Amino acid sequence: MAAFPFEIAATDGAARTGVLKTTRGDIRTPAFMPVGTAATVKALTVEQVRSTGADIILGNTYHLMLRPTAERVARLGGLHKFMRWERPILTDSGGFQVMSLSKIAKVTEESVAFQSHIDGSKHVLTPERSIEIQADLLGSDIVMQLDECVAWPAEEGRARQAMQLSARWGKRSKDAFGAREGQALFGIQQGSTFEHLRKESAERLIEIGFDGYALGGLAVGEGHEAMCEVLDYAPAMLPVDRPRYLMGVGKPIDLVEAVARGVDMFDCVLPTRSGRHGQAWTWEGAINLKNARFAEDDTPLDETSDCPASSHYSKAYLHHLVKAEEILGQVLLSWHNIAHFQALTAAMRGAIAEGRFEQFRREFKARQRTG
Ligand code: PRF
Repeated sequence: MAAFPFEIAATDGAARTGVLKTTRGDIRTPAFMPVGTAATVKALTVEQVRSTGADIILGNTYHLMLRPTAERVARLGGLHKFMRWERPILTDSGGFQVMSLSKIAKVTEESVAFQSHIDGSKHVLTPERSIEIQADLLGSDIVMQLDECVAWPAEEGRARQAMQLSARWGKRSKDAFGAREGQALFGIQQGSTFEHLRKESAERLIEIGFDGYALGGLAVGEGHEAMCEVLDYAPAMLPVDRPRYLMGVGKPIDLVEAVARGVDMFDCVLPTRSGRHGQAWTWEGAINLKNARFAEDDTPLDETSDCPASSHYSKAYLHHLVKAEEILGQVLLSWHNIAHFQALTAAMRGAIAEGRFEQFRREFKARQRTG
């Protein structure tokens, strides 16, 4: 029995919409998870995050184990209580962040050893320690296995090695996780852009048996077209009755194309990070509020949105805040962008439920002028 029921309400082609029912609340899919790396979705209060319709946020083992430490979060009652987010939290396992952020990382069969990007201190993550941090100390609802993600392009031998190590770490993660009530464990498919490696990865994960399955190792430099080619076959290798999660993706167009191919969940720093840099994502594409053409544009970013950041403030005002480097500019653009990504997943859920996803996809692409 899987930890959480996943009820698929409707399908349209390969696209699906449904609900993942966790003890801390329902996650409507397709779902976008705002990234709350350091126990905060940057620049936003949890009330603002929830106001956008987000059902779940993501937290990071790597950052929290270094600061304020997983033990301290545990002593303070767990990550939900610490950051005042009572709904579901998915935590990433740490391996990917070690590779992208730490100064030096050494991967062996046993573990990944690394030096903190904050103070250079030495740390070790094993599959078992990652589970302990996520499940026992942070109190995550959806726990990710430790994996190894290779950069792109990767030689086949290197991609196979990382995929097979990830599969062995998947087994160790499952053994350490055991059988728990109210918490789920997801496996992570690797294999770079090699179809037969993706297949071997999927088979090994299914043999172990997880509550959900992630597609890792994508959006690592291969580009939109190459990612779509992998998504043409990889999601279908994973169990049809469990959630499929595409890690670290992406732009709105990536989400639409991945949902068309059977993906249910996403996370990405893009809406918050680009918001802090003056960028807004809209139904017409991405715009940069620094641009002088917005200096006297009295229209809001999205007058149809319920989000105050999207509908109550003019582009001229946002342009001014960004130019003046006012902190409110970062807050409002992060809030708007998260609201836009939630509106996008809500629109996809509605289109799939009504059997008009292909029409939605066509119209979405026609409307986007950029990005
Ligand atoms: N593995 C893990 N986290 C991730 C990735 C991965 O491959 C990616 C790849 N886009 C983002 N985050 N554990």
